[in-house]
Amino acid sequence: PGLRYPARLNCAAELLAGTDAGRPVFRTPSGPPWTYGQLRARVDRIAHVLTGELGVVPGNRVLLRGPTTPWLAACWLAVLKAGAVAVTVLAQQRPHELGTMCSIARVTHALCDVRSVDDLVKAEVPGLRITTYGGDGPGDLLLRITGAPDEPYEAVDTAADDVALIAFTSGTTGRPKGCMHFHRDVLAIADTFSEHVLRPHEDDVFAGSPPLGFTFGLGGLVVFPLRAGACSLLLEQAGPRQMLPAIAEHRVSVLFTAPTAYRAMLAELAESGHDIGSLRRCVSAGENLPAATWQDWRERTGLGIINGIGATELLHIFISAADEDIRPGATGVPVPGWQARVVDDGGTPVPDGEPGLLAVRGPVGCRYLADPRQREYVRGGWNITGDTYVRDPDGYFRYVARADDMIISAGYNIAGPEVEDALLRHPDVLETAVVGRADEARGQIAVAYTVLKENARRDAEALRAFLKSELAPYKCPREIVFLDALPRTATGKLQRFRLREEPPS
Ligand code: 3SK
Repeated sequence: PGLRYPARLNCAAELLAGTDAGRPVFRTPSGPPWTYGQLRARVDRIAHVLTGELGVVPGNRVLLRGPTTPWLAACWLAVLKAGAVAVTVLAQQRPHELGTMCSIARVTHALCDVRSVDDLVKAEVPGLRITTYGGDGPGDLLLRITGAPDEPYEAVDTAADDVALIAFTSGTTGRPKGCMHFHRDVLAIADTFSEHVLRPHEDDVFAGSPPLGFTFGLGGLVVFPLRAGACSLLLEQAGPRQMLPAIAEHRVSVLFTAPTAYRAMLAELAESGHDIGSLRRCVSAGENLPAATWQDWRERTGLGIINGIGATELLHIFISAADEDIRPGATGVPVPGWQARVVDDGGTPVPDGEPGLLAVRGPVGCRYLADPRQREYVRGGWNITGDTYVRDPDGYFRYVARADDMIISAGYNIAGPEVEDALLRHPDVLETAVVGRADEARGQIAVAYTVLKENARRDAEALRAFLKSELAPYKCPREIVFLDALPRTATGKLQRFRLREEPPS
């Protein structure tokens, strides 16, 4: 679709407009739901405090940090409505990381949940003005807003391509990169993936595990529900043990989470039998969704998971498929509004069926803040995501590996995720990551770091025998190492580099 936005646009004002004041917008496990009317009033009061007492002016960068709560979402909307730039970070990030991000983004103010403030204070960011919320001490934002004018706040007249937010990505290693996104980008992710693939309606209840400091969560739990006039259940604790009862109690209909969580929920469902019959849309992103996980979820729930690939650089999901368009094992096709192709190192498209680098372009593009890695990510107008993909002759895109995850062993190319898919078909395997380890004779060998389901026996020989029945022998890992858990980033992404460099014992 041709997305046409007016030249002047404030995305927070757009997201907050239109829905009846009495409709619910946010639920939490305890306490009454917030209505759209209450959200609008609270956002306006926060915006008055920001631009009044706190002296925020348009363009200032305001750090937002805290667990997933309606207040965090309200602060995010207020910052944008006031024409400032929301710098979203994760509640788990440590002082050193926070200091680096504040310095890259030149953050002047912070709105921080009182429970997450200690590490921010320890970061000792020069000149940073920190305001807490959620507490009851003097100076807390929630006390301040009770004294703020109870009048509508007129949204700052931002341009559609003024920067609205800066989201950080560390990838799975390296110095964080700040990705700048415009006001129109925020609406564009809702008007492409959400509108055309998810197709939500106003009676939907959204929920999910990604935090709001990860754009997967920001889109799925705030932007998409608000754009649809729907409701979002915001959970501070969103592991499988909390998610399943929450789905049952709040009749959640749209779920955003990662493959690992789908597998963990399946294991939990086998024990608990929660009623999750309210679900109608299940989205998976953040890492590759193995076909075995898709099948198991389908068998248990009757629902086909909507797989997707997204990136912080591109804000949200750009390849996906829903309903009868789903091909288990493939990611899908470019979301309407996006284009994708598979290219070689020089940017030339490779023939269908051959692996190459995924290149995409669409309404949102990568704009790193003062970072020379911009040149590697955007080449000839295409965003090179760092994933190896194959395009099938029917136009479906199939994930092969992260570009640097190919294992080359004795001259054979082994895609770690393919071996992982096979291992996951074994009933005892909960999670696995297959990486290359340097080897004098073969260049590299494949090693499968594997987490078993509860009470399963650590029997490497049995797993190897199973793999030999599933894969060509050269793809079978030379070693299977059992772990209690795989190393992951704060957003839940697997840290393969840690397995390659300093495998946990
Ligand atoms: O980084 C990702 O994997 C991702 C997935 C979906 C939406 C947004 C993001 C950042």
